[in-house]
Amino acid sequence: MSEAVREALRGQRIETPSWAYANSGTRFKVFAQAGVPRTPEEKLADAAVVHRLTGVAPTVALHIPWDRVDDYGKLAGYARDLGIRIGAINSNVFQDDDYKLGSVTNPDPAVRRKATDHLLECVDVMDATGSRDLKLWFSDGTNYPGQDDIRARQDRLAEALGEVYRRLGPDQRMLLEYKLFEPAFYTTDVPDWGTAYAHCVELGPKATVCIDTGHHAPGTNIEFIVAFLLRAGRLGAFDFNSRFYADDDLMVGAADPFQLFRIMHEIVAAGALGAEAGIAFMLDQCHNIEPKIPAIIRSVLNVQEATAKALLVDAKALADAQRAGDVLGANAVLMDAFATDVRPLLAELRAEQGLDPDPLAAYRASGYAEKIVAERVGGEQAGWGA
Ligand code: PSV
Ligand code: MN
Repeated sequence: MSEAVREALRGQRIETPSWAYANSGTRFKVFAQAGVPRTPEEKLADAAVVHRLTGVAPTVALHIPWDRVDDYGKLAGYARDLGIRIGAINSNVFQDDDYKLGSVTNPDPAVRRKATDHLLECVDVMDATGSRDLKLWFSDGTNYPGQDDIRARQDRLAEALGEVYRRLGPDQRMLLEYKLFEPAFYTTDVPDWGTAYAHCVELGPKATVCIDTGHHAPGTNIEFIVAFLLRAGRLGAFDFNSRFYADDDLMVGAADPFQLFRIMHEIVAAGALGAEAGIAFMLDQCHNIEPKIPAIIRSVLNVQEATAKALLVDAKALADAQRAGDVLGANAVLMDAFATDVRPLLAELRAEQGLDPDPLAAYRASGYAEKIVAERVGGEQAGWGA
């Protein structure tokens, strides 16, 4: 195993989402679990446990207003004391009644103002927490043909994005996330990577695309999108999760580990794994029926395993086979790497860093799950909209 592979794995970073520690689920039912956090501070405490056990998850994404606090500087300090940092700030312009017909694309200018002001407030939160990334996802769209003017909605979107973009500090970025459908079922205002990319290009270099792996039509070749955006310098982040049907938000790598490997292969091949490439590898998941902290640890391990396999691809053999037009040979190079059991390697690297080689077993043995069930009694559990 080359030292470069080991070094790349040691340096990998994965961001976990605050909301995945809280109660979340489907639009039909959210099943509450004992011991889930009641406050942003308790979410950070859980995230710190994931980082302590895996060694690769030092940042936590916040979602405003789900993580609203009076003093964001203090929250960032609390995170630092736990050995972690605040990652992306996610805006939320999809849960107020005012947004029934859209947020920044709403036909009513007063609603558009309210939505844009919220996005600007999120930049204030970034200033206070030292966060680099503003992640924007808009549920905006229409349900019926004729409901609104499709082109005018794009103009409204561009205007709001422009205002927020101009507010960003020199070291801050905008991540624009797209999603095929839901909650809008006829048109969605940012439905695909092409739309997100076009808006980013119009905005400027600090605007990049966030690929949520659950936000595509079935059969979409996500690694092609990854390759295209990498080449264009506009891939800013991933929201990793996996799906069997639509935006299922299941654990990344659970539904299709091969797809995750193919995505990570494009990242590795482009030299975009390291922090200097500026790509945020985030999780965006809902753990509706499984215990949350171990599910997040499992997800982190799944990303590490896909990455390790991608790093094992013999780049020279692949390039030689490609140049020679050796279709089967080139495919075999990829499949050999995918078929490698990388778990012993990752366990060894963890042991070298003083971590338990098996973070899930270490979590079970830690007693943390029992401790939070015993301690987090009373108060209101955090969840979607809490
Ligand atoms: C939307 O489906 C999304 O993927 C966005 O990232 C949201 O902010 C997130 O889910 C939270 O549920
Ligand atoms: Mn997402």
